[in-house]
Amino acid sequence: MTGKQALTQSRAAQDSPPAAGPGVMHCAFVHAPDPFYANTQNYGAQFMPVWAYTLAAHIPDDGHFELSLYDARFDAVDDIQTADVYLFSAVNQDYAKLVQTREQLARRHAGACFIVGGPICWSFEQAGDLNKLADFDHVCIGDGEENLPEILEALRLGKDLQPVLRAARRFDLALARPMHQGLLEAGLKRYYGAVLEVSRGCPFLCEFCDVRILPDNNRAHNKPPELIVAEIDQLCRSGVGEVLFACDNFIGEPRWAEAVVDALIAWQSRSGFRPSLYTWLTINIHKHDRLLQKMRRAGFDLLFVGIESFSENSLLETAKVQNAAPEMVAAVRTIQSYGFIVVAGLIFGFDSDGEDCFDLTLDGLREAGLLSGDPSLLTALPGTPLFRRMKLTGRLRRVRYGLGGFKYQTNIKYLMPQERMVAGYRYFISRYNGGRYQYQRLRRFLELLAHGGRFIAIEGGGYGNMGRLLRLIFANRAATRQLLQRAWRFAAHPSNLVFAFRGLWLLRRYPGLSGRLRFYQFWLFAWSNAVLKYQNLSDDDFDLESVGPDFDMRDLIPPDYAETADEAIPRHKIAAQIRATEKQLARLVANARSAD
Ligand code: B12
Ligand code: SF4
Repeated sequence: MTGKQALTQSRAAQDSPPAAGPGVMHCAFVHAPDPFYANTQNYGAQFMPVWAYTLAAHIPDDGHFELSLYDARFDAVDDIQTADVYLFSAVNQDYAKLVQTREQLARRHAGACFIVGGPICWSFEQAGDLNKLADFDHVCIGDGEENLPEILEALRLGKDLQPVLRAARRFDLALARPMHQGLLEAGLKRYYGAVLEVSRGCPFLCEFCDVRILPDNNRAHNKPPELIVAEIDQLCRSGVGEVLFACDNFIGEPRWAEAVVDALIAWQSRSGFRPSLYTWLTINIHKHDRLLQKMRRAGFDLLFVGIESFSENSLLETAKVQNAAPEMVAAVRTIQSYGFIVVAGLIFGFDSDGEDCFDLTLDGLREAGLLSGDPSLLTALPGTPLFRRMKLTGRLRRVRYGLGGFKYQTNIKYLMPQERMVAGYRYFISRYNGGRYQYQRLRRFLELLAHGGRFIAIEGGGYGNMGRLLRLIFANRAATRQLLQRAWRFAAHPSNLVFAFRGLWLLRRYPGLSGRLRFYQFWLFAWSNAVLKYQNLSDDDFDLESVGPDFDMRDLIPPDYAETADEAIPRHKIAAQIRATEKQLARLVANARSAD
């Protein structure tokens, strides 16, 4: 079977012929993410299109639909076969590629129907930009498990459909089905491990986050643990060793999280499989000692935690109260002491960020012994309270979706002057990339594991499997070129080599620490990623703007900030976030007044 044929799974061919009536409809899923991101930001690893496998599993298996999947990161668009319906999905930054791929296909398959769904649709609607997707015949907003089968059936029967189609409600994940096996297995080897969705939603209220504003998403929606185990079992039988548990917050409901982990441990002892797991969760996990222990035993290795800032004021401003406790560094250290590598999400650009935010972050990362942590700049996602606040105070910038050719571009005007923001960021990077600084982080991490008294070794190979990553890199010319570039840029500073060697030498001090070489590899990988990405950073890489010198600080808090909040979450929760944000911003206003 050729690769192309392998990716086409004809249900019609597997099953009995369709009943009398309209013929078989060929539906092609087309995954076309932003190539800049795909080629440069994943360092050779590509992640699978979960949306397509998820939705395909809900399309009736009645012989009326023939399914295929194309991934523009691997398949040439010209090779995409004729279909009746082309189904797309995207995140905002994929916009240009999405539109371009649709146009290419529409030129060749004029009579076909083009449908798009996914986060971009919800987000563009929030921004009032849905017209940008007007070339698609149908735009689907919300979860597609219930919607898509109805849409396809209506199209098959020749019924008329509205251009914009909204899901009536959030899909009940208790009714989730395993991802479509045929499509999944045909393409699995192209991707780094597997991505398995386990839950949706998060109960927290961060001002900048669009997870909380999706309808009915400010609480956890969880897949049944037994389904998760069944899916992971299938993935392991297909040769997968690394699984990314996709969710907004794995401990949105800690009792469910523990039930999942218990089920995984029981399954592992039955099956003998030992996959390594990566997931997203909030820092309050540090209070759950038993869960942390069990998660290590179940193979959790990397945990992404939105640290966001080491400035307490900035955390209060964004109402990330779970992080704002004074012992944030201690909380991260507690989590890591079990052996987890915490991948830290970091943000610069909060109104409360003073010029010391760059040093605070460098100190915080080092004190906490964090091995990774890639900062980004605050952006207002459409629909979020931050977006509303920026709009109400005239601080929104009109920028294109995507990065517009810049490494950094944001859609809000910062309080910190633009040139100081850029200079501060570049200063951060130059210190961050330094060998001595990186070495200190590794040393603190290893000390913590060796002497923290909580370390639990995992039995799998670790989520960051270098062998597997290298195989994917060498199968891809752009990724191979990037690897060579990485080595070149890293070695261009001999002190990097010296500290890389000192890091290796350091391992001798921890002979009993299981997985120490893996930790070293991860550290080197994360450090060299930063070198690759930022070594040649210049002012031209930034498209940022700040408020002018005549900005009146009293305008920081729009008078109608509270009354224009219209999220469908309990009023007291909205009020709690607004209180936290306004209180902190009022402090900034008072400080500015006393400085005048
Ligand atoms: C796992 C994940 C990643 C992983 C892997 C991605 C992958 N390809 O598997 C990694 C770490 C690589 C990643 C990277 C990024 N991610 Co991400 N990621 C996620 C996460 C947590 C899960 C995605 C997922 O697989 N969900 C499960 C599937 C089933 O859900 P879904 O895709 O939304 O599909 C459902 C509906 O949207 C709808 N639907 C989707 N497509 C279609 C199509 C049709 C026709 C229909 C009818 C319905 C439909 O039905 C589906 C089933 O209900 C989501 C948050 C979340 N909880 O979803 C963020 C999320 C998708 N990521 C996001 C972002 C911003 C990014 C990055 C840009 C981050 C960065 N700054 O670098 C990059 C870009 C990635 C890229 N271009 O591929 C945002 C996108 C926001 C937006 N509107 O643009 C999200 C929504 C998080 C958030 N709320 O901010 N991400
Ligand atoms: S904790 Fe994370 S997912 Fe939850 S609201 Fe805050 S940023 Fe969003």
